[in-house]
Amino acid sequence: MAAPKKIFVLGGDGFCGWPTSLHLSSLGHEVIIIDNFSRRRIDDELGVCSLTPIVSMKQRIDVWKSVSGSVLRFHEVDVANDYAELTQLLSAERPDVIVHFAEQRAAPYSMRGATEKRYTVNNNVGGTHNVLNALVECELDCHLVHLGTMGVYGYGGAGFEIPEGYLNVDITDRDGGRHEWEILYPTRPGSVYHLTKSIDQLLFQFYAQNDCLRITDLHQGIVWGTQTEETRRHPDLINRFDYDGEYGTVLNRFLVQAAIGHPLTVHGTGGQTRAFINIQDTVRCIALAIAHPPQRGQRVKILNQIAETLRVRDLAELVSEVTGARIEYRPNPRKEAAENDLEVSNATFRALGLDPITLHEGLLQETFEISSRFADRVDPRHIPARTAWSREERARLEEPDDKVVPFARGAAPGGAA
Ligand code: USQ
Repeated sequence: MAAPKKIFVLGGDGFCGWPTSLHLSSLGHEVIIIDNFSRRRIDDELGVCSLTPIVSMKQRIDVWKSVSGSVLRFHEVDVANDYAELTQLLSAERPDVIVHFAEQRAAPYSMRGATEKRYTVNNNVGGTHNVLNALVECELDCHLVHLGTMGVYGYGGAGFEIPEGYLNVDITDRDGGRHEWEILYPTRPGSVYHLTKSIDQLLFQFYAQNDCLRITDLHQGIVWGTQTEETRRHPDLINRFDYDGEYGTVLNRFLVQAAIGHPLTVHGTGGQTRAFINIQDTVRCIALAIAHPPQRGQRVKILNQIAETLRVRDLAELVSEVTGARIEYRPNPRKEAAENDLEVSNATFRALGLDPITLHEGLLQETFEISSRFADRVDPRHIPARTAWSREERARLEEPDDKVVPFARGAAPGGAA
């Protein structure tokens, strides 16, 4: 391994942040977790809890020390609001790397209402700007690795393979002269949450240009699975697992639904194609990104962090085959293309040696096994997705059930299956 680094993990108590902290620690890095426990607080606010029982940060850290011998340090700081504490910590510790997960990450939560929309924008954009500004103020040449999202590209169906963050365009001026430009791939966010990650991109572009900050932005797909090599080492190290209509991501939701005998809730025709990655590969990618930083003065390094692309209805079919669950096509609460194609380059991570886990490998079974083991912790009232993107979708959701056409397994609306 390359020389160990001192790494801040912002948002290190969350679904991606916790297993990443453990993985980086297991690689010999000195890891300092910064978190404000907002994810646990939002669980309380929504009256829901992680499918897997997660213990306190103190206990997590104590258990990690007992199984690995490595020390994780922790500071409770809200990066969006505690700017003075953030700069103080940065000046005192002078980390080599900051991994930034400290953002509100659920699209449905970000669309619930005015309070959640404003919170998501203020927290995510304010937090990211605080981190960038603090790096400049503390004169730190630290590599910032940010977890972005595939959703910044939009899901309109580009018609070509989506490149890694940048697009070469050829503009013809009024005299017929040709100008070649490299621009940030135009964003088409589909929720307030995705909008904040799009704004983050501009913040990064500006600070890389103006202050020569070294920044990597990882455009990650939908994560599935819950355990990693490190979280498997002790029951108290288990990662969180969201299944509810706000925070649960589609495949993990389907597996929990199958485990409790609930039909698989496919939105619309299920023709939405999305990019997926297993949580084990998330942590590997972060380590690879840390090992390959951009140089000072270089543009922001943007990498697509995905393993494969799949259609939601094909996912449902797969889960149905493995578990016997019934599929139910429900009115889509989101404003999104009913059907889209998606081709994405993940050339950089592949070239760095990533051989990603795909859905057809055994881990689907492991995730289903965890869903079944903790099935009695599921509150079925939290399964339906209730947040509508706009009035139109809300009206559709509120239609009485007898107006919702039931579709048998495999027969998607419009015969799209
Ligand atoms: N969907 C269903 N049924 C469900 C839940 C979702 O059909 O019960 C559909 C949605 O309508 C959508 C797709 O599945 O078309 C994906 O939904 P999701 O909730 O799994 O993912 P999303 O809201 O896009 O957000 C998640 C993470 C976010 C991350 C993003 C990556 O919460 O943090 O950035 O995945 S991506 O989608 O590639 O932008």
